[in-house]
Amino acid sequence: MNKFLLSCFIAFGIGANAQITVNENFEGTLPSTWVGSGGYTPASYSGIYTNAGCTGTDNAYGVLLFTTTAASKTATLTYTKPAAITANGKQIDIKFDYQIDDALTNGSTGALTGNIIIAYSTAATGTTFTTLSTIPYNGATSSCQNITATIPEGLITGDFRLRITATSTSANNNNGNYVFLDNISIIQQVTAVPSCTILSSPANATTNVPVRSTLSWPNVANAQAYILKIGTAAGASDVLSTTLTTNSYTPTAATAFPQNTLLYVSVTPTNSLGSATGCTETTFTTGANAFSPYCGPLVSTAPTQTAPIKSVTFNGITNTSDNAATTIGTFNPHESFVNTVFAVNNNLTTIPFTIEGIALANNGWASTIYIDWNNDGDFDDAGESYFNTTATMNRTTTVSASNIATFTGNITVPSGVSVGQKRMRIKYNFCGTVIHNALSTPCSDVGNGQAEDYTIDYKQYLAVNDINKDGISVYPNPFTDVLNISDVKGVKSVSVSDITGREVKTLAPATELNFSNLNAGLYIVNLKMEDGSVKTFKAIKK
Ligand SMILES: [Ca+2]
Ligand SMILES: [Ca+2]
Ligand SMILES: [Ca+2]
Ligand SMILES: [Ca+2]
Repeated sequence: MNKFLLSCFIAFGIGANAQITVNENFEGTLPSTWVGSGGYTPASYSGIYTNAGCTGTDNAYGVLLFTTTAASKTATLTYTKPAAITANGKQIDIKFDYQIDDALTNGSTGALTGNIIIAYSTAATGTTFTTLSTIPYNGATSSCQNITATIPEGLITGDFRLRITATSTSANNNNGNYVFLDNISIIQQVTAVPSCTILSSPANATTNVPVRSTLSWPNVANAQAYILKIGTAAGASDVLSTTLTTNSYTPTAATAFPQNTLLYVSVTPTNSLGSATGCTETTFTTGANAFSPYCGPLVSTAPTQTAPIKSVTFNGITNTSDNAATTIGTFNPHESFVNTVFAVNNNLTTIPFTIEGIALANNGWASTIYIDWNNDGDFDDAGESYFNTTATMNRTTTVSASNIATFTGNITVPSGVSVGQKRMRIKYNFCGTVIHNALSTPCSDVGNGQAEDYTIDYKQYLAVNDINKDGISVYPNPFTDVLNISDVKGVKSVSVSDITGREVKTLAPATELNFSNLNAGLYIVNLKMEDGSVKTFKAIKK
């Protein structure tokens, strides 16, 4: 289990409201409305865990239950209703996911048994709770289990706390288990259709808005969710149409707003009784995105603990960056070096590379490479990802005395790649024995690492003798129908052979030679000179 805890800026939960509406998926630090306690000490064994959630590679609240003492085998997570939220007395529906993991991978020596207990209190403090439900568990769960419970109407009219208790009743004290909680919702039923709200940030008509800016708006009474629509024309939703249980939205690298675009935004509060009508649209205009059309810019989930890439050497060409860095700190998490061009001839089937990054000892570090070989604006096609799975990862725990981790290797060029410029993305990050989410996809944000984008110029290979020493050349190469000769002075005749040496065409000298009747392929062009010599060129017809 990855113990590298990440910080995050995203706030969850709906604020001032006429009913309790909580949706918590633990994709950040633990909100102040939630307090965990108990479990195995030290306290670092309870809190937000990465890669432990119930919906893919997300986060969960987790706790380790372990050792002989009863206190170490019981833990609670308690939600306390803020004073700004007014309970309306209606029924409360509770839902959450849980997962049990074997902490010591020794499940064969004793069962993981215990209970998950849901209870509520109508007091803001104290120890008086009413138990709603006790759910026993027995053994690790292979997937997340869903729990629902209901507090009937008429009970929650003032203060409110919800407590989830996890206990371990395993008789085998050598056995420890993790209990993970995720996707907790506490939804009080509503009394009326909500009224409108409006985007408050960015303010109406703001320009040069970064493409991954957070949009936010005031909560309104009775809202249980908000329908957010973003379009490139008034009333349109061609950029985004989604329903959110939060009063903010932040795009990911893959869903960044289009750059340099005027956008129209509406936010419509909704609940189980209906939606607000006629909510006012606002606008903002985005700034440039150095990574467009590719996903990005990537941000860091640990911006003050970034380990930068110091150099990338690709096919023998080196780009150095963050050269003064000697340890982790605050660095640009995603650097654009798309004007740095690594030339690669297309006769190469493997390309050598070296990546150096700042690292801390006693941790694992890994790097990945993504290349858009088919030039379609993404890195998700076959053969475009390198080292981005646990089975294939390029990982090291070796850190030099100057805090540098070094990765070397070769990447294989997929077959059928056409010549031309290609985008390349290098990612580098802290990495345990399982590939880190920051590295497993080209668009995932980094955490304790950095990404750099480059351009590869994948060039037609020309042998040295294809450019004659006295300066005569044939171009373009490859050609479509017409091949040009740079200088025909002194040329007596032109003949063309295929790669078997068979002559397929003879022509009079001319600066433009029309080969439209030849099939695609490699040809040898022989210029017979008036002095009796022969100059030979290879040319490829497309
Ligand atoms: Ca989660
Ligand atoms: Ca760098
Ligand atoms: Ca692609
Ligand atoms: Ca694609």
